[in-house]
Amino acid sequence: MKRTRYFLYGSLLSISPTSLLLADTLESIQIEDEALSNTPFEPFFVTPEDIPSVVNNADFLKRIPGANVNKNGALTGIPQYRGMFGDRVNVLTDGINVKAAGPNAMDPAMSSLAADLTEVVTLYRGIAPVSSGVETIGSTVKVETKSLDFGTGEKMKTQGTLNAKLSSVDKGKHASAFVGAANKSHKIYVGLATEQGDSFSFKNGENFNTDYDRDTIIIGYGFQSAAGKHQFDLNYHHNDTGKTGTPALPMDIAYVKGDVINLDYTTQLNDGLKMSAKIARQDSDHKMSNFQFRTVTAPARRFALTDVKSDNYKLQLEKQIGQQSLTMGINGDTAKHRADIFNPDNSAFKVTNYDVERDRNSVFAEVTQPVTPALTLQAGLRYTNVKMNAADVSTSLAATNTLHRVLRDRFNARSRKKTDDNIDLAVNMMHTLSDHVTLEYGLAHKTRSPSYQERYLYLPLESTAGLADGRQYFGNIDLKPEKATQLELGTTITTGTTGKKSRISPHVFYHRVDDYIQGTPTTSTPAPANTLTFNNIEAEFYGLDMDFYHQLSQNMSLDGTLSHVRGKRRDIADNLYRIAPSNIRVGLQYQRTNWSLGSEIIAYAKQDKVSQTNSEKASAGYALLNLNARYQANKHLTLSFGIDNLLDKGYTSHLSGYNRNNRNTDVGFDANDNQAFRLPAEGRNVYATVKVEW
Ligand SMILES: [Cu+2]
Repeated sequence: MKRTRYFLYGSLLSISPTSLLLADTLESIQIEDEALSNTPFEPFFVTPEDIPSVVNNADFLKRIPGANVNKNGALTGIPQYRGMFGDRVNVLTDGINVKAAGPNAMDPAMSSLAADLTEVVTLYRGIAPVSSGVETIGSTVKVETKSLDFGTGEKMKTQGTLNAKLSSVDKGKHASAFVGAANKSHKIYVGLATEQGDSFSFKNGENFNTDYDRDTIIIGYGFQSAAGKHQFDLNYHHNDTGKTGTPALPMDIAYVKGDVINLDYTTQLNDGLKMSAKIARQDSDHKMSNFQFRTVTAPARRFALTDVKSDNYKLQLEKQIGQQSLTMGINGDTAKHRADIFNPDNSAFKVTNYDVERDRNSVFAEVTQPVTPALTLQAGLRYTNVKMNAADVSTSLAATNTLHRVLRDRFNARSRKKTDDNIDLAVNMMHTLSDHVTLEYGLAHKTRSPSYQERYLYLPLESTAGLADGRQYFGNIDLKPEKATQLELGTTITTGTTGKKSRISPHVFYHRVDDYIQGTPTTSTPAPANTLTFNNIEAEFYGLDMDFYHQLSQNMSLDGTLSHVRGKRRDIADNLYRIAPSNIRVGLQYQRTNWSLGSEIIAYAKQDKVSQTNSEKASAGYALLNLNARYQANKHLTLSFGIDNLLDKGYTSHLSGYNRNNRNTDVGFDANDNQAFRLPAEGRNVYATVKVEW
């Protein structure tokens, strides 16, 4: 498959296709035309190389209207879009729904790849088309690893990029290399990245432990036959994360080692008919412990070994007839998860956390066609079959502990096999009212089956895919799938003769979710106090988000995003848990041919619409000022420099959870209250990067 590369010289603040509009005024730019056109239904994208301050791919989501990240640790960023987070957001890495090996999502999909080896991060704003994936109730995020384009001649041409970065707030040291060679038939490339950092500092001290250590490798080979009739792509991606802190969770990462291998084949069957096929395999292992960065008495020391094995397939046909296109296909994946808990000082101690399987098979069809010259319709239908099962569990504590014995026996005595049949329907329309005004509206029915944690957590534990609310949960085998009705209304208004002077695109949305899955107070016995059980409840989300861009002069431009979402229960008077506060980002950018200066203000409102059920604490609002500069010395060397949080503002991000690390004394810790102290965010961070390319 051909990847579109976006070259945007000098824009540190580029956040959307709108930023590419600056292209006209610059020389050293090549942009594929389609990136500039206001193509209907195209996703919003962020190119990591334009934002060198970011370490984690998940943090790029903060640049996208309506999107954010639940941050449980240095590398642990769980995507949130319009109030829905975790498995509700379908994250695809090179088309694969990479699974977290850890049942507490210490290694969510977006944590497995260095930003330096990432080409682009995209998100479908509003209603994700059904063709974008299986289970897209909270939209689809796509992460593309770096690759190469095929060349034009016989001769192999080499290219490469070296990156180095230092950051002050965490004494971060990052280095990466990407080298490859391509001609018109073959391409081959290798990418390596290594990233280390200490616990980051904030206004009043150090946030212990937020150390991180990650190595990433990507290797790829591609072949295309004459005239591009057949194309093969093989790529391999390895993630080796070492000791890394997750202070919002009861344990920290000892390691995550993951391999994903991906084979794609595309062929042009005849004029306008394209077939693509994909198979992929993931194998990831993870170890976590509660004692490597924390003080724990010997009997309470624990570690867990977890792994996931997953196979993926996709077969898709695309027919293009004039302006009309029809896409249909089948796709799915299997996932086997195992997680066991141990005591390092007692080899007889062994508790099954999970031994489960979740398999998805899905079929879809989607049509995009002009209804009138001004109105384009995209409509898709998807059927998904989700099969889940859990093996018998065992716990060595059952011999002496009644709770363990009763819960184990109850779980093993009943059938755990579940099958869900889910229908997704999405209709999006783009209505061109004039050269400068389009309307976008959509209507969808989207579904999500319960996660394995939500169904099969038989002991009261905190392994809840990263909820980080400090609460113990029980799963619920009989959960029903979530069903959302989604409404979208947006407009894009542009000015200027080519529509490139300014742009604003507000969207409003309403999502009504039946059988939304949320913890409710446990009513079964035996159970420790304050346990929650996953249950189907009624919920709704609504809000407004937008991006904007305005070219003030030949060299000066303004851009940004605004996001507001409310998440409420409909069955009782309560708010939903961990909803991003309203926020705005405004950037001002000054660009010359070979250098640029930028500043941005990021402001978050307080969040006091919190979940009583989760005993969630409110958080205060804050505003930050960031500065950045970039200088392209010549066509090989680019330097960038920046200061994030220039004023060294002390603040907590509502989405970063509470401190659970008892050695994190600068933040504060209370053994009797898991939500006593919200985790602070980074203080002033000075960073510099050097990029060499040839
Ligand atoms: Cu873990």
